[in-house]
Amino acid sequence: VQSISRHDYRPYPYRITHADLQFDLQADATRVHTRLSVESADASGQALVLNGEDLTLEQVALDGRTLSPDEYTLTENTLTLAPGTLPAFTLEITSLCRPADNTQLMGLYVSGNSLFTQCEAEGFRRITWFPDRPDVMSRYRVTLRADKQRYPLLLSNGNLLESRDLPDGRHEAVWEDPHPKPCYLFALVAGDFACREQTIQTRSGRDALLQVYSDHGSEHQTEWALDSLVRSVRWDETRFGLELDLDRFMIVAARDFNMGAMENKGLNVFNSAYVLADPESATDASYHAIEAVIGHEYFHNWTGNRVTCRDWFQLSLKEGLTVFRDQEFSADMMTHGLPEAEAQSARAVKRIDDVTALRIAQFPEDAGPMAHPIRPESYQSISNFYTATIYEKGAEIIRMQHTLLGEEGFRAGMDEYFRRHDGQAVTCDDFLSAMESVYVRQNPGSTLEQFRRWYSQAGTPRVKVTLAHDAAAQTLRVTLEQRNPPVGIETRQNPPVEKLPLHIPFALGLLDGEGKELSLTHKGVKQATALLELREKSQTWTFENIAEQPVPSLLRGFSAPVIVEYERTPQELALLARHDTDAFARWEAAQSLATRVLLDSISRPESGSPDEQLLIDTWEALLQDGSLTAAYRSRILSLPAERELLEKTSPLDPLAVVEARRRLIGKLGDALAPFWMTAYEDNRIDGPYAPDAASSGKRSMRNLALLYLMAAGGQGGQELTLEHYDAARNMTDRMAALGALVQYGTPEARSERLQHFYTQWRHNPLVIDRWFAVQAASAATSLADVRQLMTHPDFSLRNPNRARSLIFQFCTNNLRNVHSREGHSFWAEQVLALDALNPEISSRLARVFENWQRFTPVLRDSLQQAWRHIQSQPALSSNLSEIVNKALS
Ligand code: B3K
Ligand code: ZN
Repeated sequence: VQSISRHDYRPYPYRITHADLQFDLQADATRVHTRLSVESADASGQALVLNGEDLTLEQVALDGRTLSPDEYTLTENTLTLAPGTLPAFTLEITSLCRPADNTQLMGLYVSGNSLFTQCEAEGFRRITWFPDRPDVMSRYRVTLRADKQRYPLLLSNGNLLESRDLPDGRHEAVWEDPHPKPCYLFALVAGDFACREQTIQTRSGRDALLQVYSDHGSEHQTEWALDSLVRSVRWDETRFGLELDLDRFMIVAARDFNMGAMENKGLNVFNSAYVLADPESATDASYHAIEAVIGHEYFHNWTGNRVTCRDWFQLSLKEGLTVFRDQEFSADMMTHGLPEAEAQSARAVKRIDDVTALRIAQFPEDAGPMAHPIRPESYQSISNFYTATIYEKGAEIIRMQHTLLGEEGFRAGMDEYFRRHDGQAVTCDDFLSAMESVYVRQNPGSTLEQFRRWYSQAGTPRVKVTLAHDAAAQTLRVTLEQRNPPVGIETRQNPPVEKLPLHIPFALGLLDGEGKELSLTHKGVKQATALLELREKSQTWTFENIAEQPVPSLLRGFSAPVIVEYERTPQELALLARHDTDAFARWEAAQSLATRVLLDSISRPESGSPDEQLLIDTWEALLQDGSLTAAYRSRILSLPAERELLEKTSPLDPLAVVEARRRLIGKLGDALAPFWMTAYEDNRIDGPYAPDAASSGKRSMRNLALLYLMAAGGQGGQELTLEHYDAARNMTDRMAALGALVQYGTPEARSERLQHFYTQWRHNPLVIDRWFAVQAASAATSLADVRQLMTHPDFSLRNPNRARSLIFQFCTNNLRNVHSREGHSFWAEQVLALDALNPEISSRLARVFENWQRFTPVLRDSLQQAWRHIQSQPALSSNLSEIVNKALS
């Protein structure tokens, strides 16, 4: 299989102005009649090449005349015609696809009793022959015909023009989308659903119908989704001045879905996990995720759909930007109506959660064999590039632009972007140029030329900080030095790649020895936080009126996606953890102190860490600091996640990480038991459930206290946890108790409550996903237990959510039990089983161990063997073979 290069982009030689699609929908075989209005774009008479996959071609006609097979060339994946110099013509194609056999869930497929489509990135070619690339934009008219009883609802993009009954119990619906779009945004849904709807008035006074469709029986679970959609519409109007451009906007929940959701124009299809919620069955985290994903897909309507990508190398153009937008949306929703101090804290909590996710998923990716810039240079399979780098690092790169331009400047840049490119398929560079047009006005003589390197350079930059205090002159010299070491394939390139310095906004604050914030005076300007713009390899700033050697607060707010290198004493960390005024940096200091203690205890398990008492004292101080909100306190008092810690060991030593972390949680639980008990009592909530920031924050703090008490190991912890489980009136509390029991409980308590949970929730698939997941991820669950769970009647590899809840959870999060020869070969076995069904999912599972070379020697050998076993199999999917080859190269 060959790889595609960004530089090979050529415009498509034809325009497809209109696409008229007629579907005779049936699960086993669906006939699609496609009528394309084609215009030559460059009069060059080049061949017209269409893509197709797993289709049966029945007929091709040009301007009404049926072509004989010698008038076109058909290969497995292309249909080529030579229309000569015709300036415009009509092309009609009839073909068959087979939804019921479509286990990949790309193209038209069956889920439950319904039919759904997923076209991004290259699924439309599995529906009909078409130039399946995002820069070909057409107006669609879609006629759906199907059995009325089986498929009473027939949905597609845009507006419903007409619907009528047909003979033989069939019916049809005709949809027309007024907005030209690339085919990856096409969608249809056919089935029987419940609908929750609301009509709203958009900012300019137009009526718009918002609808959420889901399986019958789940209508009580769609209220939050619809409300989130309304909030998304309002937010985009106020924050970005962007209005809904449709009369009707639909969301449909699917039980089988490869990703989170899909932003098809006017007809979003969602993984049901990101639609359905009620207090009894959904956690706070799922409420927040639903709001974020609904926002994300809705925001794509402008950033993605109105302005789309020229080619798939530009994926971050829409994804990075839209993630940034959904992060801001969530932050605004969380802080809405709160007093200033609490709002700031809530904003910091959101930032902490986003940065944690970036560090767990993106940093390792950026240091491994799949490392790629946010605008990749080449790929073999584009579905492998829906990565944390494109999404989350992409969002950080947008956020830095926001930091450099300011809120108003950024908004002006966005306005300019839409003024220039509405209705077009464009590049990342086009976006940056729009932002730059504002930046140069704000900073005469300066450009974003150097900032562009963020788009072409992979790897996490390192910024080394050096301070030089001059007591006599009362000045502080701060030197920042950046390194951009080679990553992934770059490490093997000869001559070595020369990486250029990036433009890095670095926010800095200073505290004195008592923890009081100092102001930074540079060239006469005085501020609490200085934004240093590092552009050179090394740069120095001098601050005046600094009487004593200060404690620096570095990379405040995580102002750039970099790793800071600065040697700190544990006492400095403790000081920052107690006093830093920047909530992010304060959390970071506490985390660093905990990390240090954990890494110490890994490197010398006998003696433990000399700083353990300091950590306990710091935790105690934080537990008693009345100025902290519960949500923030729960974040600052959590130990770094196993996977985050793992990244800090070298070689990677998963078992040591698990043991050290469990030991320290137990120790903190025990040493501070009375404080945890107080926190547990103080954060009790009476009254009805609401997922707002304050209440969910209280639940997180209370449940964290519970976990520490449970981990402390005494009899009391388990009793409290069992009571907590029984008294829970919402899924957040229920799951927290179950999770604590499954991790730390006695075998009897654990299996008794697991059984109870299963019996209570067996009819709710999303909750049963949690039941599988909580077991799979627990250190108390062995490989044999997982194999046993796979024989459970509710388990199926075909449903992506279920595969993720058991197999992915075990391989990704059960660090104690997956890392053995047997565990590794189990992983390889599941990768292969999934590959036969669904390559998008199998290659994701494969990626769990792409960093195999960094593990301890014994684990590395066994992982290598497992990788080789995968590689030696015949007929790997293109997705999987790309991953395997990169991992083993
Ligand atoms: N754009 C979709 C991703 C679809 C990827 C499928 N291989 C979801 C999103 O980012 O909004
Ligand atoms: Zn997206």
